[in-house]
Amino acid sequence: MTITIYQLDRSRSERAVWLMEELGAPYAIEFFERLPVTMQAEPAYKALHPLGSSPVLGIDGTNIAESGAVIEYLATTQGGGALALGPDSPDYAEYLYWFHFAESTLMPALVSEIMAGFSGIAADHPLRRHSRQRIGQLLAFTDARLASVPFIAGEGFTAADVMMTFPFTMTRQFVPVDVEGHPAIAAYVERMEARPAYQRCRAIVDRPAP
Ligand SMILES: N[C@@H](CCC(=O)N[C@@H](CS)C(=O)NCC(=O)O)C(=O)O
Repeated sequence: MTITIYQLDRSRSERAVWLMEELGAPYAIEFFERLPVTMQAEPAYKALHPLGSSPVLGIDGTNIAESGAVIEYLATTQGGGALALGPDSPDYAEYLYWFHFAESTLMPALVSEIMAGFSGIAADHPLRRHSRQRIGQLLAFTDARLASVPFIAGEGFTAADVMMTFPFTMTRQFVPVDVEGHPAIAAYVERMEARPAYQRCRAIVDRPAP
């Protein structure tokens, strides 16, 4: 099986790189840029999938998108499934919950704030006040979880951590995320960033602009 990660600069596809580095599984990688001003993916990236957003994963010539699908696919088929929990694990329900919370609830809340800012909607507009309140609620909820467990699913590092770290790292280049005001999230992010595979991932994806 040939796995190709189509890595769009400063985007969710870095999760796939991190996961593969954690697993020590082989993969090919191709790099793509964002356009200036709009920050949209360059046309060659848009051509990889009808929806044209990152991540896109190539599997023997078939391209799939959507972070949850990409990370679940890699977690279950690569590295002997070492970072995917199954129904036999006591942490399975929490694993599923936090794995999906990342892109179904937390990222949409952060992205709506990014889009409101890009669109020039005033910071004190009621929609933006509501949006910041919602983000605060989600961060407090995540912080409470991380105050009681070392990893988001429970006792061990899993693909759910790969899903849940991105909102507190790269996303902060686009929208303020109050990591410092949430001590358990801050400590978690430090632990994740200290992982050798995460550092290898950063060295791969943080390339100087051409
Ligand atoms: N829920 C989708 C969101 C995908 C998404 O919005 N990706 C952003 C990058 S992180 C993107 O591709 N932006 C550039 C563009 O749309 O051209 C997923 O997780 O795959």
